[in-house]
Amino acid sequence: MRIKYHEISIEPDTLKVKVGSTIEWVNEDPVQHNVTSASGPLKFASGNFGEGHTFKIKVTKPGVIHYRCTNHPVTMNGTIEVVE
Ligand SMILES: [Cu+2]
Repeated sequence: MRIKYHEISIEPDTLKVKVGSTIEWVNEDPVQHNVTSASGPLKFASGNFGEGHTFKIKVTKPGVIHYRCTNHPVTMNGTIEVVE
């Protein structure tokens, strides 16, 4: 699954995937973004990355992951529901 960071928003910002899926974020904006877990079964923090760069995780446990870009937390927060 691919998630776009586009115009300081997340597309799509809600996603349902199966355990074992790989999720990749791509930054299409000319500013730095990051992917940082806020709650849920997986902890991750990409660090800032620029336009054209990506970050990938594999979801290995079921549950609901909330994450955000800490640079733009008001408009860039998302949810991934991971199901068996
Ligand atoms: Cu951002």
